[in-house]
This record gives sequence, structure tokens and C-alpha cells, in this order.
Amino acid sequence: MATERTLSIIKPDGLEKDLIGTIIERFEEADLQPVAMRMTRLSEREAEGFYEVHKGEPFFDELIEFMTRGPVIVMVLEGKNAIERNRMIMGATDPAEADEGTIRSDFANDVGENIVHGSDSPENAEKEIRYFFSDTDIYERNVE
Ligand code: ABT
Ligand code: MG
Repeated sequence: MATERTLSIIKPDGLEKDLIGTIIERFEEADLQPVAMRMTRLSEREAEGFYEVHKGEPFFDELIEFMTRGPVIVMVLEGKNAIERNRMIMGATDPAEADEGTIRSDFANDVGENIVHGSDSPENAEKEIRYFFSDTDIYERNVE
């Protein structure tokens, strides 16, 4: 299993529910280490750019409204097989279909407000990490 990096976002509903610590704890327990982290509030333009692939979908406007309604935490998580393992820890997009014990099953209300984002492929992980972080924002962990 290769060591990978993936982009994680704790969405506005995660912050509204005071879940920052709980969610990061789940990642750390799974050896997905934050190597970059920032709180930010997405502008409409940033949110639209981030979710460009969903442009034209019936849920797009609502998605942008949701993602911009409050601050988010953007993070780079690093670990073995990080992209897929992060998606497993998050659970299915629709919390009603998410496995028990996943973040979305435990905390999300519905498919439109589902607490966390995680990159879904190596290509998207790279693109999404670059959308928010430059190389100098990303740190080596476990160094003396
Ligand atoms: P993200 O991690 O936010 O990308 O979610 P995920 O990859 O699990 O799911 P996708 B399909 O990428 O959904 C992106 C956002 O759009 C919302 N959505 C999606 C809806 O509201 N209705 C739908 O029918 C679908 C397919 C869910 C995701 N965002 N939120 N919050
Ligand atoms: Mg997605």
C-alpha cells in the first residue's frame, strides 16, 4: 500500500455541530495524519470552482449555498492508502446508506449536508490539494 495524500474538508455543518475535534480524532486513530490544515470560508467562486464537475446538476445551487454558509476546515491527510481509507471512514455520500460507525452515518443529516468531503481518486486528490495548498503549506510529520 502506497503512502498517499488526500484532501479532506470538514463542511459548514461539521463546524456548526462542534465536530472538528471528533472528526480529526477519527482520522488520527486511523493513522491518517494531517500534514496541512486551515480554517477558511469559501467564496461563491471558490465553491463553484471546487465543485465544477457538478455544475448543471439540480442540486448545484443548494450545494454552493451550503458550502459557503459558514467556515470550513480544509486539510491534507497523509497515510497508507489515504484516499480510499478516508472515503471508508467518511461513509457513503448519502448518510442513510453509510455504514454504521462512519462519520456520515454518525453525524450527517442528509445527502446535501454530509459533514465531510474527501477526494475520490489520486488525480482529484492532487488537483484538490493544489486548489487550497501550496507546497510550503504542507509539512513533514515525524521529523526530529
Ligand atoms: P463530496 O465529498 O462533497 O464530494 O461528496 P461525495 O464525493 O461523497 O459525493 P458527490 B457525488 O461528489 O457529491 C458532491 C456533493 O453534492 C451533494 N449531492 C450529491 C446532493 O446534494 N445530491 C445528490 O443527489 C448528489 C449525488 C453531496 C455532496 N455535498 N455535500 N454536502
Ligand atoms: Mg465528491
